[in-house]
Amino acid sequence: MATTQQSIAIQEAAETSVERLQASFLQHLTCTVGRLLEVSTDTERYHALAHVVRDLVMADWIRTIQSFKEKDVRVVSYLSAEFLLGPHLMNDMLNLGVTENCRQALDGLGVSLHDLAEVEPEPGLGNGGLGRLAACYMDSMSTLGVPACGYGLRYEFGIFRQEIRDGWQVEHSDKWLQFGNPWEIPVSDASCQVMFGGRTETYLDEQKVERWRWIPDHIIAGVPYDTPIPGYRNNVVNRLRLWKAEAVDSFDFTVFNTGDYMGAVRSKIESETISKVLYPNDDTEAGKRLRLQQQYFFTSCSLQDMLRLHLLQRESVHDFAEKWTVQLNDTHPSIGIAELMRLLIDVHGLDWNEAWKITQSTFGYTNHTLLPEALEKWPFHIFGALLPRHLQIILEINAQFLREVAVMFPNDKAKLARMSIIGEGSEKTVRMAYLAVVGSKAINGVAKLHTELLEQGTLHDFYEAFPERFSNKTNGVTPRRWLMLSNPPLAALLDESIGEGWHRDLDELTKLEKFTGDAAFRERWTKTQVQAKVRLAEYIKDKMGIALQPASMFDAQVKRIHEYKRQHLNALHILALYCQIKNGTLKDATPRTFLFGGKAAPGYKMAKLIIKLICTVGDLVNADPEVRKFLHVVFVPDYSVSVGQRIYPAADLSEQISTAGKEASGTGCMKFMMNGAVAIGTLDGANIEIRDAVGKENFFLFGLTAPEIDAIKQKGYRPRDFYEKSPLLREVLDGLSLGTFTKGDRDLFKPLLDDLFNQDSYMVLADFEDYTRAQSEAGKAYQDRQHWTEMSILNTARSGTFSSDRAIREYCADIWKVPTV
Ligand code: F58
Repeated sequence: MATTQQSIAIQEAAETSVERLQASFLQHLTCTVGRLLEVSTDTERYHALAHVVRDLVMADWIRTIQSFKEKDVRVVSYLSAEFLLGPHLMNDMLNLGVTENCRQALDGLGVSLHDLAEVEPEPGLGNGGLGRLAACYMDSMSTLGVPACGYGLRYEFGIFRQEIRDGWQVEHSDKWLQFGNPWEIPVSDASCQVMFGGRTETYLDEQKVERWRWIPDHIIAGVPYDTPIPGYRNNVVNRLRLWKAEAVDSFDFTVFNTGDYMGAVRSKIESETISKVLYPNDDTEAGKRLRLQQQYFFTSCSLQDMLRLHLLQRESVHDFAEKWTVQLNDTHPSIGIAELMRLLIDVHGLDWNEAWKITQSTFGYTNHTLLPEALEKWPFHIFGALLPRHLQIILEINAQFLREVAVMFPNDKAKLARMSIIGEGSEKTVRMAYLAVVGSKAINGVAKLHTELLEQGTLHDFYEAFPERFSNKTNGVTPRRWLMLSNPPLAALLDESIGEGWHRDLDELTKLEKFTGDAAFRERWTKTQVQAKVRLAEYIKDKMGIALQPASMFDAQVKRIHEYKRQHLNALHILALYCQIKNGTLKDATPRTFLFGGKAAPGYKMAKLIIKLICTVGDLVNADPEVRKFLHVVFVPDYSVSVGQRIYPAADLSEQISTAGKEASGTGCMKFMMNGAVAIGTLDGANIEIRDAVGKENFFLFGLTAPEIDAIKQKGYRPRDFYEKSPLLREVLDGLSLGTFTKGDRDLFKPLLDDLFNQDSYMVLADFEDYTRAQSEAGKAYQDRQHWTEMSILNTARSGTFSSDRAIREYCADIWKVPTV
């Protein structure tokens, strides 16, 4: 319980009148930043304002901790190597409900809130969908009053900053901490130590029981940095705890005294490397030692932290699983299964069976990919050298597990080999997805199709053995950031027409349906869309010096660049339009602005070549006076959460064109939908559920289905046949290979073309004709403004189920067994 005096302090800190906010701003500018208002920069003012907001959050935070403690609640621990939060300032103000008062407080001082928000560096601690999902889920857990703690890594450098130079991606390091981070609080008191390397040995404990101990060859300290995550206007604040790696001794004086100055700081440098930089990989990951170190480091810190907190309130660790439920966001933290076993057995003295029971009732595992190359496998030589004790534990888990399988499916040796956590091959590997499956109470995919494909394909043997552990949890996104914050004019229109209930219950958007027939409403709808387009156009003008035409149809594809996401299919279609305009076969073309954004993994050559292709197509069409009346292509560099917040509201058409069966879910599609964009897409990932929700008449469907692709591949797919059959495709591909579109350069796109002609694993050529058909229908539909606006309204109206609140409710009910408000 807080003392009376502190209760008063907390109450005062939570005060949000304009006068109080203004005083607090000036106080922070004076005492925290140390600057006079007149000479302060926007960055300094931003820091002062961030502290004002942080003070408000802190007051709620303290009260939340107090209340959760009193109720002795069960805590959800969300383990993720990535949290792609996006800027804090405006989001926290929105959730606290203080945006207007802050704006007024600053206005009174002649300071523009907008200018301050613009200088906030974005914490890019994630690659894409997986990291952003974790951030949306944190928002929803706080909003639903779910006691939760996010655990991850505090990367000093987040995802690289992307520059486009001559159409090629150039990477720069992301120094997001350069000017300090006002949203985090270091908690050195809660530091822990993580061991690496060395060997294991047995010994006899006091009861003369034989036990194992691990003698590491080095130890690294983990220092937690906490970021408060406020819920939407409910005074609940949860914690995101990110670990920074530090040397246990930052400076070796004995080495220093011998005159080896570099040697003296070497261990500090080596230790800190672990949380230095986010791996900018996507699903073409190769085994990397440092990555395993990162994974183990944050997972071990987090589990140690949970056990420590547990023992502050409870007598023993026996009831750990009643108090904690730990969700693994993909396999990256799945080493936690072996780590919890180690901590329970070696440190807390439990026997194997009890430890296993606790472990298995603690974890849930969410899978985010079907791509076989993305399922993490660690070669024994790396794994055993770094984590010798864990290798022993995993071998024992596997041995016991395979014995169970042998009982369930007698005489099926092949099945045992298929299900083994240990992969055989030229070198043995630890298959992390299998470890995650075997060690978890619940396993889920992230969209209906994805879960089905997991159950029927990738994890079929496991599904057969224990089907009750599998379920689907279709992804969702937070409407606070992706609608209220990204699209204030639309949010205001919604409030006015259907009330504010949708802020917390997105299903209330269905109330919009009755307005589709209302011409005045449609006009207002269109107006908000034009406003968003103008806002984006201003941004692009400012950043790139390019003028967009808001009257054209904005056709957007923003996401990581990957062959399976098929940005090149989109680019080929633009070339097809170009050819048709040039040869006069396209009558009555709908003017379109094609917007692209996304990063390619630095080592993924083909993805980088796809960026070059998009930019080359852009140069071609944008420079041609005859064509540019109809087509404009823009690659927006350095795609990020904040760029997304500008693009989603401005889009008319949302490109969701991955090869069927490849995109686990996709979440950008949901952000577009909420903002009223109509999708063109395949039957893949969440598209299927989006189409079901919005109605097939409001979705431009094309392409082969996952089973059709399987069938074609079984028979032997020959991409060249599709080239030969389609004159338009021939014209486009010939133009590229003969240098017609590339100022005579025939080699530029050769690797891409060779792949398309000979391999085409992602069925670009097979889907091309149907894609151009669907595109042409979309273009025509856009000309019927009334009908298009009706479709747009229905997309928003029927997007309720794609709220992360719905997703989190499902996790709470089915997996975590935690109540929501
Ligand atoms: C994404 N995965 C899926 N991985 O591709 C997407 O379909 C899904 O909607 C989303 O997860 C959320 O469920 C994804 O973003 C990564 O970025 C990994 C980062 C670490 C290396 C391997 C890829």
